Amino acid sequence: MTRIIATKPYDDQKPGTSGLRKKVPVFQQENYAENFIQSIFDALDGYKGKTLVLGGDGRFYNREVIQKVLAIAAANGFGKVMVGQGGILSTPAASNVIRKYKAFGGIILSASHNPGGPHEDFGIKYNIDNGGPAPEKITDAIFAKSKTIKEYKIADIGEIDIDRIGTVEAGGMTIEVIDSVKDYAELMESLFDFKALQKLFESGFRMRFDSMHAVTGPYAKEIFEHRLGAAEGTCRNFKPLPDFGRHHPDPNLVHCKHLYDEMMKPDAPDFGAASDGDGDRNLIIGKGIFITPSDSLAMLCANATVAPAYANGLAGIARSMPTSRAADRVAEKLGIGIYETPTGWKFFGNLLDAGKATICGEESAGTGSNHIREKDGLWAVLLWLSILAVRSESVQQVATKHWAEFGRNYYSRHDYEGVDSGRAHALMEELGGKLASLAGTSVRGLKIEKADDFAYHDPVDGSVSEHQGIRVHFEGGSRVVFRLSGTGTEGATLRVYIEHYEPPTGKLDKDTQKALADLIAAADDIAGIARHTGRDKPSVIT
Ligand code: G16
Repeated sequence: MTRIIATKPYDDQKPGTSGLRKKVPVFQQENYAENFIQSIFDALDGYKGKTLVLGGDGRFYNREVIQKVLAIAAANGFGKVMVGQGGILSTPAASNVIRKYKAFGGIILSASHNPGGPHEDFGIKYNIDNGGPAPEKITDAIFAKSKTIKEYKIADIGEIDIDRIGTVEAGGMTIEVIDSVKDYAELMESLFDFKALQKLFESGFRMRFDSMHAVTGPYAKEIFEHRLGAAEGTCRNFKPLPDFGRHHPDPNLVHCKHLYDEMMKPDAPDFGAASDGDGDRNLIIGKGIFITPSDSLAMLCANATVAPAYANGLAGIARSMPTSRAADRVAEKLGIGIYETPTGWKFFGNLLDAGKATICGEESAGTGSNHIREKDGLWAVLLWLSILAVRSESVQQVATKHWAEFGRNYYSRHDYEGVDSGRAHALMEELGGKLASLAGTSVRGLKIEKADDFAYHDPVDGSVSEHQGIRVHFEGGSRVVFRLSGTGTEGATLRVYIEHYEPPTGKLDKDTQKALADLIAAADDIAGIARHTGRDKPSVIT
């Protein structure tokens, strides 16, 4: 039986950079999740009788919302839902299932790298039929629906057993519980030369992969230890936990410091990597060397032809605007297109669909390719392993040679988290107001060449996205970018992205923070970070 439940709108269901992210108690308010799920369906057309893919990163409240989506999808007329066993699908795995089975779309329950637990974060996002995050016109429509919603439909289908693989009929809809890992592992096997990677591990190559008690545990175990024969113990923290063991499942140098420390020891393994809550981000650390996500993108692109999937070369590279321009130099050398998009993986979808870009990447630890329409942590690790296997070199050697050829983009991101939202917006407004007067002035001896507020003109559909971050360019190619995060759930997070280019003839082995010291000081002078935020240093430096 289907029931129609009267409800009242909430005014705060605007999807951010990647779906709706809020604290669990917010989602637990009466009809809060139900409203948003119904608003997603209300914003879509033509899904009756079609297939929806459903899964999440297993965080606290995942199972409850999986049941809600099933009941609401049945009442709204979906023909079938394919749900990951136990409600689990990593974000890249969900993207793959949507594409492989030609589903209408998918709902992914995740707050990505944000912490999980009864008082921590939860999230819901919708992906379209290409497997990628819904573009802005859909997320805007969902938000509009959420502000006027009066009722939602729900089917009385009881609690569905999502732990047993198989198919059941409920509420006039088919529910298929699928293996969360199998399709994804097969996809990886089709992209990379698994025999070459098996040989790498047979030769004694040692790796650590840290799943941070999040969704990639079962994927990593299957791929690295079972299919590639990496030694048992390669995978760490591989048991997914609803609260991620009370850690932030954010693979950066703060929250994954234990891996960094291990990789800096004299007897470190050859390769260290980690991924986040929903498996789309990656952290890459070689023995004795951390590779920034921006550099990783450039190095992956420069070497991608080692993998069978990219043997014929890349069509183009896309990066988000704040990502360093290391990849631009690779694109230039390869003679292929380089695209600069706003932050948010959703902006890559059109470029990938149109065949303009093959590999995309972001400074926020995301890299991926046209194999799916999400960033993909394990994919990045497999491509790195392929490079090391084919070149028979260490990460350090690959990086050193890369910088010697292309020069080095010293790069760092400084985050000021949990800043009062009014103060953070005041900073951005003040900065925006003085953009026109910055060009030609000097700060700390650095001459400002130009400053602007980044707007993106999508070359495929012509859509325009404005106010995507403020850029200050200095003479000589250095740059500072300011923007407010769209993924936080508490106050505002100011992100300051700092980049300095050192040509191949320059000094390529400096300490990053030291190499950027003047620019960091200039950023504060220009934007008044300390004055506005009341902070004398960032909360996270990556
Ligand atoms: C999401 C988006 C990414 C974005 C990142 C950071 O990643 O998918 O495209 O770069 O957030 O965004 P912001 O700087 O606005 O916080 P994830 O891994 O959280 O889904």
